Amino acid sequence: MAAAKRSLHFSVILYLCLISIAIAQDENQFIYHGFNEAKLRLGGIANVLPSGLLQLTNISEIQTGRAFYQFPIKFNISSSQSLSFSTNFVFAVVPPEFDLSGQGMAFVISPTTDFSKAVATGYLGLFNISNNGHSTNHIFAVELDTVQSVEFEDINGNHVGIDVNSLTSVDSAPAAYFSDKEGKNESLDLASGNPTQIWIDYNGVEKLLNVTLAPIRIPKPKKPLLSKLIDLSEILLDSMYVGFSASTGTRESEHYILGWSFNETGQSQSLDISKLPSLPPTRKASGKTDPLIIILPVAALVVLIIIGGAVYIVRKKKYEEVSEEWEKEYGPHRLSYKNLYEATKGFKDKEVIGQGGFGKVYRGVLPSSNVQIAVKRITLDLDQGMKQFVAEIVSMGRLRHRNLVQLQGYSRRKGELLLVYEYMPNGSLDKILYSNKKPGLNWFQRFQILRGVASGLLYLHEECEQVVLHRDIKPGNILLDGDLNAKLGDFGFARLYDHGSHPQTTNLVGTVGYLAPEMLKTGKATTGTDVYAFGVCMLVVACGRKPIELGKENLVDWVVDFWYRGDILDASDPRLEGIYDRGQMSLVLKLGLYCLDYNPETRPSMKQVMQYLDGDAVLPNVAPESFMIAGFTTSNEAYETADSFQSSGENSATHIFSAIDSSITTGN
Ligand SMILES: *[C@@H]1O[C@H](CO)[C@@H](O)[C@H](O)[C@H]1NC(C)=O
Ligand SMILES: *[C@@H]1O[C@H](CO)[C@@H](O)[C@H](O)[C@H]1NC(C)=O
Ligand SMILES: *[C@@H]1O[C@H](CO)[C@@H](O)[C@H](O)[C@H]1NC(C)=O
Ligand SMILES: CC(=O)N[C@H]1CO[C@H](CO)[C@@H](O)[C@@H]1O
Repeated sequence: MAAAKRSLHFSVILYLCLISIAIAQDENQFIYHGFNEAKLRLGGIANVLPSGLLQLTNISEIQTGRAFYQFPIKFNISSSQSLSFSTNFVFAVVPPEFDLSGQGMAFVISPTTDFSKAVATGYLGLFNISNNGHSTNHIFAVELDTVQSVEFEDINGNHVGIDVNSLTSVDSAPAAYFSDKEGKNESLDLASGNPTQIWIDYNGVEKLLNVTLAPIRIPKPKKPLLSKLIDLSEILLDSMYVGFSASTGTRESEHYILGWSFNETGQSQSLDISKLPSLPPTRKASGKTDPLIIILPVAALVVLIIIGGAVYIVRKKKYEEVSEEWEKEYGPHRLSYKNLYEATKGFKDKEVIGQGGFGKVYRGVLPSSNVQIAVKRITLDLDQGMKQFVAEIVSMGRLRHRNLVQLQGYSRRKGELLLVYEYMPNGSLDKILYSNKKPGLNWFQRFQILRGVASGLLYLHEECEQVVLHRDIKPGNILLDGDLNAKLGDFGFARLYDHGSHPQTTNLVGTVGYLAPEMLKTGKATTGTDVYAFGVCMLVVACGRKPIELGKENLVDWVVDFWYRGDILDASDPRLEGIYDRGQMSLVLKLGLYCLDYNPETRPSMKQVMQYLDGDAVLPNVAPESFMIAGFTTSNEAYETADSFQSSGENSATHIFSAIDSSITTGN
């Protein structure tokens, strides 16, 4: 009995060996229906399932998976022969929920199979922030992307793209195939969970690359989806590996390859669909009717229980949160992830109202109360810093002031923190201030906004139990409610940078143009550095322009120049058309400059600023000259440093810090 079994095993193995010998006699040509016997180099979480399916990723968050043909392919770039290749494969992207797929996968030709430094999420396990876009990568890929990554200029969340050394595609198209029968394009959902076939053909004489897609039962369409003139001999090297890479982010999919055919010298062999392994059963349990009537109800019941169980698990996973003992004390602030998920319609891109250094801000409506909220979704996996950070942020929720954006609650899942704030219908000050849309802000509104911000900042500095520094005061963090009342957002938030792993960023917090000179030297934030940033805001609001603009004198010098040449009021925003209270305008401009004193000791406190704005104190009489000597104002170092960031104004903080962000996760 045992012997018979063994010999059966033996003959199966022999048979399989014979097949694989027959298949892989030529290293530059192979065909696999299932991958049990395939010669592959697997990386990341990639795995060949017992059925023969090549599973690149499962639904774990923020993972990569890769599989390459074991031997390098000789592309003979240097010989006179022209480089051509042809490949086709069948893939399937199975999301846990139909509207939540991520991130995507790619067919890759690469000089190496070592992608240990590459990042998941939008980077598809191929690149990281520092090598993305470098011609030294020698990487060619065709991406099947199911998430729109704004930073890579993706056209949508369901596209095919041709990538050369970078995730910003040289060409891309929404996933579709040309139906020869109908004579028109039919769109395809990459993440439908159904197997899809793709052909990638390159002819090195014409230098033409074709990418063609079709559902599995449809023969190769006559017209390719993408047809691109491209000289791959300039990109590829002589000896290259071919294979696949896939990644997941905070959204995740299972990525499968069912079969794969490759030929370096001619047309790749067609795959025989009937030989492909089948996908694991999905939640849509296929109801094969059983003729036995007695078994039927039982089977139905079992299926029902399985579906029920699966739905329960999927839902549980979908709404899974992380909660720890220490969070109990913040009890009432804690909101359920499910609630926020529903409030933001599943974090739909359409609901995004802002994007900061750490993640997106979504508009939402709480289903229970119909109250509008803004949800900041921060992706991080700093488990060490997370605890302290969450504690800090949440304790900020105790701070209450008319001119602070109120934190209403938070929620936490693995690698994700969600902060819920009151919704600000008029958005951030910079959007209204720098746009030419009518109606802009009149002087009365601008003055009230500055007064509001000053009042909020005074509260943080002097009226709370302990001094709270804002650290990143700028128009982008000043939010406006429906009545244009100003509210400071993101206070205390900048401390997150302290918990970041980037040494450079520990010191520099804030936004170039709003950074006090001593901040650049010591990296230390004080109430004085907040006052400095508020001073810049006063000038920005009065003049209606950014502190640093390309090809323009910096704002501070510009204001001082007007003053020196005669009338400081000439610096006022031309969009006001001269309609303003001259006393207030002059006060705002001069007080703004006063707050920019090079010496932090000499800057007014927020209490004094408030008194000046309310007319309860009179600004000391200074001549413009005093702002021009002895580095009183413009702190040229600040601008030189700014130049070294190669940035122009407001976005610079995001620019500096996006490095942390992307290297951790996102790209969603
Ligand atoms: C990015 O990847 C390259 C190539 O693998 C590696 O040399 C580099 O150190 C990586 N950079 C980061 C920031 O991980
Ligand atoms: C089909 O789609 C391709 C790629 O997007 C496009 O170039 C072509 O014009 C479309 N053809 C038709 C008939 O719409
Ligand atoms: C690419 O597609 C074009 C247009 O259908 C066709 O003329 C050409 O022969 C194709 N090239 C390859 C390499 O398949
Ligand atoms: C200047 C501006 O955009 N004002 C808007 C603020 O919000 C209210 C209510 O949503 C609008 O009516 C204003 O036009």
